[in-house]
Amino acid sequence: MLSCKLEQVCSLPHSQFKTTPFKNTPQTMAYHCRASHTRMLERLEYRPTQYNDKSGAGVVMNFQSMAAEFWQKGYLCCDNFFDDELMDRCQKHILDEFGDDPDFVHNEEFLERSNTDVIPWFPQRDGVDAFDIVEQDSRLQALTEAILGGGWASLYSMVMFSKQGSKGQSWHQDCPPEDISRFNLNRLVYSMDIDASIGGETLVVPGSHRIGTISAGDGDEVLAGEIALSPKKGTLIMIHGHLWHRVKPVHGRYRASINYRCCPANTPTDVTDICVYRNMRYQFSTHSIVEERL
Ligand SMILES: O=C(O)CCC(=O)C(=O)O
Ligand SMILES: [Fe+2]
Repeated sequence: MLSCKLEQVCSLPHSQFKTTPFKNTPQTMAYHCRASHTRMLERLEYRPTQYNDKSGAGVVMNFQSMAAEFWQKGYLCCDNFFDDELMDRCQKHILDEFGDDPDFVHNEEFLERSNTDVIPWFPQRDGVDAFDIVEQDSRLQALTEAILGGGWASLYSMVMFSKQGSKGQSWHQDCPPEDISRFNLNRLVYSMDIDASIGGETLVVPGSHRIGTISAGDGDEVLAGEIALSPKKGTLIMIHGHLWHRVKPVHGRYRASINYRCCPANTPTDVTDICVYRNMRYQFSTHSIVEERL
C-alpha cells in the first residue's frame, strides 16, 4: 500500500492516494493526497544540479529535499542563488525606474488600512529583459516544479520598492487559505542586502501555511514562532501564499524585492486578488474591503 510521503509535513489525513505519471518526465511520479493538500512531486529519480556560489565553491542543490523543506516550513531561503552581475543589473533598472522619491500608486484607503508601504512595478510589461532572465533560470524552474508539480504557471513578476521610512507590510496571507489546494507561490529574488541595519527584513511564522486564517489583531504584533529572514543580494526566498508573513519597517534609503509569482496547475489566475490581513480581507480588483476582521 502506498503511504503519503508527506506524512511528517502535512497535518491532514492521508488515506487515499493515487499515483500518476508526471507529464513529460516519465521518471517521476506525482503523489496526490486525498485532500490534495500539496500536489507534491516525489521524484523517484532526481538529478542534483551543480552550481557555483559567489565564493566559487560548488553547491549541490537537491530539489527533492528543498521541496520537502518548503512544504514543512511553508517557505525556503536559498542564499547565493543568483550571481552578483545579474543582480546588479536588476538593481540598476529598479533604481532607474523609481528614482529617489517615487509616488504611491495604491489608493489611500488600502495604504492606510493595510499598512502596505510598497510601490509595485511590473518590469516585464515594460520589456526590461534582465527580469526575464531570472525567471527563465532552469534551476528556478526545476525547484518550482519540485514544489508545485507539473503544469504550474507563472502569474506575473513584480518589483516591490519601499523608500526610507516605509512601514513595510503588515502580517498577511497572499490569498485566502480556506481551500488548501488553492494558493500562489512567491518566488522572491533580492538584488540587494536586507538586514537589521536598513530594516525591511521579511518575517515569517514557519508552518503557518497549514494553520488556516491568520488571527485577527494588529498588523505588526510579535507573533509566536515568528522568525526574521535577512536576504542578501542573490538570495531566493520561496513563500507559500497561505504562510503568515510581513515586512519590517525600512530605515535605510530604500528596499526592493522582485517577486515572481506562480501557482499550481488548475489554479485561477486571480488567486491573489483577495489578500488576508489581520484587520480585513482586501480585494485588489474592486479596490474594496470585502471583510472587516476587527
Ligand atoms: O518583499 C518581501 O520580502 C515579501 C513580499 C510579500 O509579502 C509579497 O510579495 O507578497
Ligand atoms: Fe505577501
